[in-house]
Amino acid sequence: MKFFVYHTPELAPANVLPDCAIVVDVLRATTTIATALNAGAEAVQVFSDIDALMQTSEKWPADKRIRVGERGGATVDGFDLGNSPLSCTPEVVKGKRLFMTTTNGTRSLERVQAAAVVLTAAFINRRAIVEYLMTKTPETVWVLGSGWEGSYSLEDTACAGAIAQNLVNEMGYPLDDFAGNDEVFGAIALYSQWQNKLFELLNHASHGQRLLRLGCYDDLKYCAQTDILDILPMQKEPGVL
Ligand code: 3SL
Repeated sequence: MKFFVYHTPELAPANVLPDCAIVVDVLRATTTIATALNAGAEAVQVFSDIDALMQTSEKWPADKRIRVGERGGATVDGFDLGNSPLSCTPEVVKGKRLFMTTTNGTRSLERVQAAAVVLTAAFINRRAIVEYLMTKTPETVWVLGSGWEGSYSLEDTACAGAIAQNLVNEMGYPLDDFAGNDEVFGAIALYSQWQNKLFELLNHASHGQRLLRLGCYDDLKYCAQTDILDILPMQKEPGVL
């Protein structure tokens, strides 16, 4: 297995895709996707464009759909939910399709949606991702951070490091054989430094601070937990997990 980390979708090489692409947006899209699917949502369908979301979701039965969206962290006008994972309880999402649009996470998913396998990861479901990779051993794996509007975000790279470190430790790969690019070493070093204080890391992160200003303290607490959900969000058809 060759494992590559890209901090943002823009940094991933053009005209090539890996065997397995793993999209990360710890704050908060991929944490919300894992939570919603674990709570029994029928599927999560992602859109980078609000109009495209409206057109597609309009054709879905009204009692079986939930429109989830944020821009700049705030709920999209007229949508049922913002992007808080804490809203995705079984009472709210069970049996429903979430039509989701977010600032960065849904854009990263679109970037790799043609890969043979597309997964989404966050700290909360890190272990399920590691187990999938250990069982299926795809030849090339990309972990694609979502960043914030094209720039680096601390928490996504730390999550990439959490996956990589767990794999290296469990599979006994020599790191030099496993790492496809230098970013892998950087991601592992970052995670190693913060692994016992991920909530603190999220508080330092610029998007963490943005969310705190919006009153999302409990979201940060939730997103900082590791391996609490045994759920593997996998793309079933383009844009649908
Ligand atoms: O950018 C994204 O995709 C979102 O996850 C951002 S937010 O945390 O919902 O504001």
